[in-house]
Amino acid sequence: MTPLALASSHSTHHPIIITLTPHIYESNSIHYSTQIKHSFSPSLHLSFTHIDTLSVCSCSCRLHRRVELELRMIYTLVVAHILGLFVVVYGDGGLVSPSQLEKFVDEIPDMPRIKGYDVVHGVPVSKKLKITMFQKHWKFHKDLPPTTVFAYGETKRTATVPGPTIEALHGVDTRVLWQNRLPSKHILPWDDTIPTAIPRNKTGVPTVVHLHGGIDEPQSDGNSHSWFTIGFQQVGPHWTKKTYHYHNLQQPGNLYYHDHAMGLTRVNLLAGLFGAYIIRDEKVEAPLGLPSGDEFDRPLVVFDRSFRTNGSIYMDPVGNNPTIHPQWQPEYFGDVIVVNGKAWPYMTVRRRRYRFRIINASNARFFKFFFSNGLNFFHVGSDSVYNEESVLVKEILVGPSEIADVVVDFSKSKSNSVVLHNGAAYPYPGGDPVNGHNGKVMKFIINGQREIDPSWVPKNLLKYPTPSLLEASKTRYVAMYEYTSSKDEPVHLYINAKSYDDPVTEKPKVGSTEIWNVINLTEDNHPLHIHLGLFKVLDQTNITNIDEFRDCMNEYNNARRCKIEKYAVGEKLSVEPYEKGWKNVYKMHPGYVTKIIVKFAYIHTNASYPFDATAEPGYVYHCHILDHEDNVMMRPLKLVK
Ligand SMILES: [Cu+2]
Repeated sequence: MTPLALASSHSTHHPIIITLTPHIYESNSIHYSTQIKHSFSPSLHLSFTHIDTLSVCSCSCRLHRRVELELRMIYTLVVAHILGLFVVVYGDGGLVSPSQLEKFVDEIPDMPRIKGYDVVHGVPVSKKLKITMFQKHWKFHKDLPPTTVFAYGETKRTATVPGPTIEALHGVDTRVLWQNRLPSKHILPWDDTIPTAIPRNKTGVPTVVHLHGGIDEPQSDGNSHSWFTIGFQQVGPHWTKKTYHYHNLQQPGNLYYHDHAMGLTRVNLLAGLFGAYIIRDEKVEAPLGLPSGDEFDRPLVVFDRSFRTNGSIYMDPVGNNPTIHPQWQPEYFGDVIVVNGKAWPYMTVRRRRYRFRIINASNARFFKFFFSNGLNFFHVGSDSVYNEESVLVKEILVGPSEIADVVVDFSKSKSNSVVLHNGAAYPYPGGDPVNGHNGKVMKFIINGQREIDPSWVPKNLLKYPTPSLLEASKTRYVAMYEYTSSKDEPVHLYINAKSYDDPVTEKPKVGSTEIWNVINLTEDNHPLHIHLGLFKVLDQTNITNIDEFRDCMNEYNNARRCKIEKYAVGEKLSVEPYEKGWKNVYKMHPGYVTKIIVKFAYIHTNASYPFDATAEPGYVYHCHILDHEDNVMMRPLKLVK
C-alpha cells in the first residue's frame, strides 16, 4: 500500500506539514487520516479517505462523511496552493496492520507489586505511597518501536503500562500522593469542544486519579473537576488535596485505579494511566483455598490499541462530526489486543490452577472471553466483590471497566497450549464481528505434568446480607440518551437529558438503599458505573414500542409521565449467574429497562461509612465507555444526611 502523494507549493513563509496515515479497513478500502499543521494556527486536522470499493461502506451516512472529508481535503490543498504555502509531505509509515505483529511472542509481564501497608513487628500498619505519572517509552511488542506513553510508577524507570499493582489489606489504610510529572502537551489528540479540563495557559496535562470500586471520601474519589497538572501548578475547580486516603475497610476484592480528568479520561487512559489495586482480607479469604501467591494469583489487564509503524499510539484525530467536535469519536477501538502491556502475549503456566483477576481497561471494547480448547472458567468474583458461589462457565462477557475474577484449571487441558479468545462484536452488541486479530487475546503454554495442587475452588465463597426491596427508600429512573447530527452520527450522550454540570438530581441518603431503573434508549450497550455505591441487578425488561416511548422521553424526560410501566412489559433477559452478586459496573442492554438495587453503605456489615460521604465535591455515576463518559454521559451523585 503506497502512501498518498500530495502536491507541494513554493512559499517558505508558512510551512504546512501533512502527515498521512494509511489504514486498511477490512480488505478492500484504505483510509488515510491526515494531520495538517501550519505555522499560523496550532493545528488543523483533516481527513482524506480513499475508497477502493464501496462495499465496506454499508452505512450511507459514513460514506457521505468520507466523501465530504475528501472534498474538504482537496479544497484545503487548493487553498494552500493559491496562498503559495510551502507544503511538506511525509509519511510516518502508516498504521501497523495487526497481521504485521506476530502473536504470542512476547512473554506477559507481571506488573510491579507495591504493598499499600508496612509491617512493623509482624503487624501491618498504614502506609503512604508516592506514585507518579511519567511520560516514557514502553515496548508493546518485540517488533514494534518503543511507544511514547503516560505511565504510573514509583520512579520513571520502574513506571509501567498498566501501572504497578497496589496490594492493600482490609482494615489498613493506604495513602497515596499521586503526582503528575507529565509534559506540557498531551501525546494524543483531544477536543476542547466537549466539557474538558483546560489549564489557564493551556499548558500541562490535567490528571486526577479515581480508585474504581473504592469506598472512600469524596475528596479522595478523583472527581473529574479535581484535576491537577505537573507539580500541582494548576488545579481544577474541585481540587482539595494532594494525598488521597483509601480506607480499605470494604469487602476484599479487585479495584482499579485510573485517570478521571474532565473530558480527558479517554485520552489519559489510552496513553496508559491505569493499574490494578487489590484489597486482601486473609482472615476471610485464606479459608477459601483459591490459588494464591504471586505466581498463581495474577492480574490480567486487557485493552485494545492501534499503533503507527513508528510505535506511537494511533487515535483518529478527526471526529465523526468534525464541524461540531473536531476530534471526538463515539468509540475508540484498537486493532491490537494488549494484556499487561504486551500485544497478544504468552504466559507459561504449570499444569494446575491459576487465579486471574481480569480487568477490561479498554475505552469501548467489550470482551467475550473463551478458550480455544473449551477449557472452563470458575468465576469467583465480579468487579470488587466475591460471588456468593463459584460459577463454572465457558465464556464471560466483560464490558469496559468490569472485572472478572476467575480460576482456570490447566490440569484439565487436553492440549499443551490454549489460546484465550474474544468473541464480542464492537461496538457491542450490534457492531462488527471480531476477526482473526481482535478475536485473540493471549496464549497459555502449559508445561510439565499434572502436579499436586493445594488450591481448589469451593462452591460457596463469601456471602453478604441480601438487600430487600422493602429496604429501598427511593425509586429513581435513569435514562440514557444519544443525540445525533443531521448526518445521523452521534454528537453527544447524556444521562437524564442532562450534562454533567447541570445541577445534581441524584441525592441518596448515606446508609440508604435505592431502586434505580436504568432505561437505555440508545442502540448500544452502556456499562453504567456508580461511585461509592454497590448494586445488584434485579431484572432486565425489554421496552415494547420503544420509538413511541423514546419520543415521549425526548419531549418530557420523565419516565413516570411517559408511563414507563406501559412499555416495560417486553421479554425479560436473564441475568447471568456469575453476575448476580454485587457489582459496581453493569452492562445496560439497549432497549431495556435494567432494575438495580443500590446500597450506599458497606455491604458486608451494613455499617455506614467512617468518613463524611456528604462532603464536597461529591461523587459521580457514568457510562464507562470512556468516549461516552467524556461527552458527557456522566452525572453528579451527591450523598446527603
Ligand atoms: Cu455509554
